[in-house]
Amino acid sequence: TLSEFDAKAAESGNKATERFKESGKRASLDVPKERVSLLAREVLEAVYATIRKHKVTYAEYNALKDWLISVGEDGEWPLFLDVWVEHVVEEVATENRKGSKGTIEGPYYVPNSPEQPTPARLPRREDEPGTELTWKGQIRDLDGNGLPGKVEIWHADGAGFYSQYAPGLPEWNLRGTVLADENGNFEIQTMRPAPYQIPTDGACGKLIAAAGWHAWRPAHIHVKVSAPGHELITAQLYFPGDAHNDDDIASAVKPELILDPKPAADGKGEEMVYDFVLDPE
Ligand code: MBD
Ligand code: FE
Repeated sequence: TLSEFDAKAAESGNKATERFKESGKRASLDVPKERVSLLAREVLEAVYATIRKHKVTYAEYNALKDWLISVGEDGEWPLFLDVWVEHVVEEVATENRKGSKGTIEGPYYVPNSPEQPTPARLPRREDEPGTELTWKGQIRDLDGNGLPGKVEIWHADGAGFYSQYAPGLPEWNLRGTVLADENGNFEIQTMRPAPYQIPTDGACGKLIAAAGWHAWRPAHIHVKVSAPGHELITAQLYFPGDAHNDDDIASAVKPELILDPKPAADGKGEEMVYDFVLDPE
């Protein structure tokens, strides 16, 4: 039987592609003709300018064609776009937000994870490796009132793999939806994730190797924090001192999103406090 260490780029890529096709995001594909024309023309003009400036050769043009074909074959369009493009879309989409900062969603969110009331412990294996982590926080509105919302949370395990995208992991491992109490307070127990390396054996990995870049994201915890009548925040939380906080391949780290974990009072691993403030809808 396969373990998470047998993960293949094309398998996680194709799962992410299938997940996107199933998601409600396809409902927003109806972009007005004028916008399509404007945006497509400007992107193409930027490509022409690069070709002229650097005198791109036929060999380079064919290498690009070959690579673009392999992105599709490996199912890595979600990975490619979320790693190299989404952070700017997120920046523009949230520029007027008054509440907490967010960041990109990335390719590995799965909706409808099992719900639990606070205090919650995320589903994990009996022998889940790593350090215990307890996160206490509150969901509030801009005036400081607690909001009885929820925290959807998903993250990689101690080896850097995500359930439902690497083989051998229980379906909902380290994923869950935690319901805050009536004052917006919540407590979530989990295991500290490891830094994450995007798959190196697929098209995105080929680009990274060909360019001499690195494939790393800092360790991170993904969340979607929401409450009725308020704007949902998609975010990621990071750990201080991670070697890749300053050179995340996905450019998704913001200083406001770096945690301050302390040794846990009960001696079990680490604990931290991190709150979210939501804008009205
Ligand atoms: C991830 O885990 C991730 O969060 C992003 C943004 C891209 C690739 C893998
Ligand atoms: Fe991630």
